[in-house]
Amino acid sequence: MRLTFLLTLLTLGLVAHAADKPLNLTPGAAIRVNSIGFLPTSTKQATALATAKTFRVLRIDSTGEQEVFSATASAPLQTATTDTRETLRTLDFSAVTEPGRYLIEVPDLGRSAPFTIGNDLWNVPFTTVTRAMYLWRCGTEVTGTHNGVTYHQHACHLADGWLDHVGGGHTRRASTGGWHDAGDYNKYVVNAGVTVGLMLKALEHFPNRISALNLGIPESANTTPDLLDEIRWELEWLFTMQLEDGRVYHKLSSPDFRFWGPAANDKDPRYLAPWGTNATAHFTAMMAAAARHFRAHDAAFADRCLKAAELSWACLLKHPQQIDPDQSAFQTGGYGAPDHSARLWAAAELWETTGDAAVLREFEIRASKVAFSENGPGWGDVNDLGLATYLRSGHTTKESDPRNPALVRRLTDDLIAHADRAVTTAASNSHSRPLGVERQDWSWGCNGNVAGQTLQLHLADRLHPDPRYRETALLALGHLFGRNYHGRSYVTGLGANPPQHPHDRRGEPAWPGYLVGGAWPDGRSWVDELGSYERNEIAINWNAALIYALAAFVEPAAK
Ligand code: 9MR
Ligand code: 9MR
Ligand code: ZN
Repeated sequence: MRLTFLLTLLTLGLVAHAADKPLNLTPGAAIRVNSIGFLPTSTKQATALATAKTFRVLRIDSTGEQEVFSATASAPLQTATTDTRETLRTLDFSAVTEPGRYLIEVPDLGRSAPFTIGNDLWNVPFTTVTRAMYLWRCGTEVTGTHNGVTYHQHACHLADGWLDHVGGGHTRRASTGGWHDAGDYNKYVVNAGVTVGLMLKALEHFPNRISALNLGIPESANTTPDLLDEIRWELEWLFTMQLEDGRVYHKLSSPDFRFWGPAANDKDPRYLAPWGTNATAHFTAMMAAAARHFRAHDAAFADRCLKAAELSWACLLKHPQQIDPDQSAFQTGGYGAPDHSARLWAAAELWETTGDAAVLREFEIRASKVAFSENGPGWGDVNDLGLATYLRSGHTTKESDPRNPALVRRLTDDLIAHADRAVTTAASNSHSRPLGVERQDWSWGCNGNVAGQTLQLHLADRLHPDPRYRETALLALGHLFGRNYHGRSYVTGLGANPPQHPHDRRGEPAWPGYLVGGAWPDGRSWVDELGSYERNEIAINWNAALIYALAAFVEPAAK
């Protein structure tokens, strides 16, 4: 009796105490800021816990610290239960424009991570994230140094791959090269699609910013843009995945995810998986687009790409119904998806490269049934890549345009609606995350979506220029580099307190320049743990999205 009474009192006390407290029982970081920083003229904001009433901005230089700005925080704002479930305030310091190194201080809450104001602050992130693709190369020795640490891998997977599961008996087909997919070392054609697609789009949309950059890869001395050379490493592998009649093998993989350790120690046999129409369509799209990009640098290689694309396109026409590979011999990544969007993208790129009217018709029939995606391009939905190519086609002049004008109008309106929604979503989200809080926005790999969604913003900016589109694309980067619940950079080796334990078979210290998948099912759920492959893995498709997002803000190298 007495014990029950005591327990009741205790419980009541706890309840009363809890009611006084803010909603979040385990608050995230106190002050959250884009830890790379800000362009001098852009809007500058950070996010802080509700107890922040005022704040100061301090400039840090060799002479010490100096207050350059102080202000009151915004009114408190409650974030959604599907987001981070907190009450937060916004700190606006857009008035600070002088290039330099800064931090924010809030009475009682402490200090933010340091950040930079400057014009070329996105260059190092861009080169690091792009060089990370080189560090993913399979079948060759790779090495690189970042922040004084040297990373090294011996040539791996030189026996790729066995034909047992594709009717070849226990014999091999030479299929070395390409990039490892992720924290696992397998190679999947479907995921190569959106990866190569976004990297080529970076060159297409921002050629003057990135073409002349030295990425420090083995091919840097030649005259081809380094990013194209990096893509070529993957294309050379992809050629080996194509059969003589244009069909394309779905993947090259070990039977399961068992192996852990350096890639060169992985002696598990790796097998080709049967062909499928989705892989074939992705292959066609990549090769057709690559043919255009390589034309000016290596005509023979461009011809090879185009021939391969046309062969696989013919194969797709011969197989109008989707054919999925039998993957029963594998427990690794399935990358199964409807092939509609990959066929659409393939048609767009092949038409853009050849001008073939029949291919344009095929594209327009497919495009009439789709809209821009909710989450930006992804491995299972590459419509945005195809629509982007179509809407910015080089085949149109003032006098003649072979495209269906009603379709062009509808798709343009749809794109603008999507971009405008990203703008308003960012404006109403406490961390200025454009992916928003209502839609399917905290999911496996959502950090890649945040980066990839900027494609719609930059495309919209080209068709209907509006400074808010580039501003919102910057906000996406700001979220990934620290203005988030954790107050941490989600990219290894870059920004404040970056991931140390990514799900990466190469181990630690964490290899630099990789975007981790991110929080889900809500904005608080990310963990920096090796075992958390659903939240803390790295993957080529997410890195490619970040390469695209960063390319937009690279300061071109002086000629
Ligand atoms: O390590 C694997 C990772 O690369 C994949 O993305 C992930 C999802 O397919 O699977 C991981 O492997 C896990 C497996 O699926 C279940 N057992 C634990 C494995 C991680 O060690
Ligand atoms: O990125 C993929 C994600 O969309 C899926 O939900 C998830 C489970 O199927 O698989 C992810 O892709 C993984 C792939 O299957 C194997 N390599 C690592 C990829 C990233 O985790
Ligand atoms: Zn390898």
